[in-house]
Amino acid sequence: MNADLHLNAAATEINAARPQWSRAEAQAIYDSPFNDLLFRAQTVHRENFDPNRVQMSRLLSIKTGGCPEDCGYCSQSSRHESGLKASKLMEVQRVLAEAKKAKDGGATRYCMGAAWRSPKERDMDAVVAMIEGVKELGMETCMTLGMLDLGQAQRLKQAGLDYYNHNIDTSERYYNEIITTRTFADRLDTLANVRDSGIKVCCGGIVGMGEEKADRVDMLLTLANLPEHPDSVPINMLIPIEGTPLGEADPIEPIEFVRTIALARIMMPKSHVRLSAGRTAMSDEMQALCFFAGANSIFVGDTLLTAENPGEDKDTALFRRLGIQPMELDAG
Ligand code: SAM
Ligand code: DTB
Ligand code: SF4
Repeated sequence: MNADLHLNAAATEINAARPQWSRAEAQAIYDSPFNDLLFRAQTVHRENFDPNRVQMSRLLSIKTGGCPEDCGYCSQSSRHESGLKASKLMEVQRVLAEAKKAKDGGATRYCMGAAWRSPKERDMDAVVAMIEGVKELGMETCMTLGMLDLGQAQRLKQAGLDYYNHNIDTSERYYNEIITTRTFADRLDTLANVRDSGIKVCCGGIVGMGEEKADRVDMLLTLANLPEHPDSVPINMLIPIEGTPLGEADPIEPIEFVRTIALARIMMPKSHVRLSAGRTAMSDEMQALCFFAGANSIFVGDTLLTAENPGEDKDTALFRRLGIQPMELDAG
């Protein structure tokens, strides 16, 4: 059997073991009465997770700004006038010092992001040293470096990388309204390389970019119908950045956002659904609804990559009020 056939056969086997969702079914769930939707999502959540535990990841931008890609939402694209100052790849020792602080603050996973289209060969040794150093601290490692070929993915796996974040961002239909310097298929290719190298996949998207309801449903359908569900599914609410094409986008209606989380939970029951960017613009009540709808992971700390996040004090207070505990490392 050639490699492609072998992979297809493996995918068919995996898919046979779990429900395949049609667009009509997914749309009907998304549109169901809100109480029915939330009840179903919370039921699925409880069948698969402790409902009062949330996984905590910490982000660090190891290479900021100056990115050649034109993603319409991003502060780091060199094509937009966001006013962000570009910087070089951070020194390994500085990354490790930041990771240690994050660990002391309770994060179990350290996610390092670079504003690259894809990593260059000359950067790989430093990236590998960062993975090895963070692993030695006893944290899980995640990286998001743009597109990877299979050789690069295998090298990161060998260094001990646990997760790779690579988002599809929106539906296939809406994709080139947002990004023109790469295709939706490019994204799927990198995801296949990550999966085939044995690194766990973290893949989600952004809502609130002027997309339609059907685009949100289609984005989640693509994720739910991948050969394997991503281990983590970050759902970002657009942080509008001045100077980017989406800087003036109308905010998404909060109930629509919660519906998106609930559909992700129902279609990908065992994935960690991350309530990702945009929490500074959410009330405590909205975040509580998102956790009820099945979100069970967040980014902690007062910055994401370049934008603001609620910070430790606010999150500690919120978790206390909601009776939420951090998720243990093994389960995360
Ligand atoms: N350059 C790499 C890439 O694009 O894959 C990694 C870094 S990129 C900043 C990681 C993800 O952050 C994007 O795929 C997008 O989903 C999310 N993101 C970036 N800017 C955002 C914003 N303003 N609001 C919400 N999410 C954002
Ligand atoms: C993801 O889905 N969201 C994170 C992480 N993966 C890399 C990034 C959010 C970025 C928010 C905008 C910023 O900080 O520049
Ligand atoms: Fe570059 Fe990633 Fe920002 Fe796109 S999202 S401009 S690839 S840093």
